[in-house]
Amino acid sequence: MITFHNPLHQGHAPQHEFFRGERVPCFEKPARVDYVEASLRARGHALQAPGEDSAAVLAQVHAPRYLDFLRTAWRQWLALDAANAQVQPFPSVWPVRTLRDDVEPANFIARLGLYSMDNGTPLAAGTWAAAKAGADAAASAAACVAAGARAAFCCTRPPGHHAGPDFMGGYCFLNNAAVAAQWLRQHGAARVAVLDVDYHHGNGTQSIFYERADVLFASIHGDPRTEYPFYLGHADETGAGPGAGCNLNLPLPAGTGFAAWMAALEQACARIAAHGADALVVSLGLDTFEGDPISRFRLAADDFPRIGERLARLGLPTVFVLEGGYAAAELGTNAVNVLEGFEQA
Ligand code: OKP
Ligand code: ZN
Repeated sequence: MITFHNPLHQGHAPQHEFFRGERVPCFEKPARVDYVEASLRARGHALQAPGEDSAAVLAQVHAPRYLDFLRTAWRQWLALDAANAQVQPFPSVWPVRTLRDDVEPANFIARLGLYSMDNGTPLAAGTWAAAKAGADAAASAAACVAAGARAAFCCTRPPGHHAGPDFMGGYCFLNNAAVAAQWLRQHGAARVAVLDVDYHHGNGTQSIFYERADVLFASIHGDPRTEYPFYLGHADETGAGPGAGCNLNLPLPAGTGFAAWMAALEQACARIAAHGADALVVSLGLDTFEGDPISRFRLAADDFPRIGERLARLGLPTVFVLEGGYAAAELGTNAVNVLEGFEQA
């Protein structure tokens, strides 16, 4: 599989996050992608550096003031106090419902809350550079497929699918899958489908394309009544305005195993075929794995090639974008199993 890696991902290495009220080491850590790169190389897949600049497409999927904030956030944080170099900023207040989000507060933590959906997405010194290089890798994989490749893989972290038009969240900053989809739209694909198979609903991707008919968003995920991101991902979210009917959510209960998961994939594939998509973007989360420490589906390592095979049968030029998967040592095997299942179909 043609693979683009993120040469700057290790610069995004926050120390801790909050979990059940305690500070714990981050689940979303550099080792995740190191394991995927090792599995790719061990199984004969070469890695390439991204050659495309995602800047123009980023400006189409994210708000300018959000991109400006993210690009300068660490500098702003250090400007408050040089000692902040050793401190992770966390938001502590958010403009929910009746509060105003149109005026940027002068207070940094208040601004961080304005641009965040949770307190689980720590910023670090290299976050912008890592996220931007990841978006460049997504653009590069899309460019490769737009130029005629059957498929390409964007092997990156931090993930992207929770990042919305103007907010970060769920370990995500820039929406790599949305960048790939928008890139494909601008380079020959009239209709694109994004299929999100991460355990968590891709709220950011859904929101970016919710009112568009040219990009279908379909997602199989843990029911948001009990699973993150909690406030989006229900089955009755079907798109709005021109995008009415172009959003498909297939929430499944915690504990779901491979047979029921595959039945949902069958439904998603039927919808993608009906959309008449010219290209497919797969938000490839591997946290559906039974060994995942923060997720509750029951897929086994041997199930992942079958997902790849089924996706290949759609017959579409396909961009795979890495999302979640927190059983780090098994992540490489599981990710490459999907990619090789696709190639061998
Ligand atoms: C990102 B992706 C508690 C851990 C849960 C949110 C999970 C984000 C998952 N602090 N935090 O979809 O794999
Ligand atoms: Zn996830």
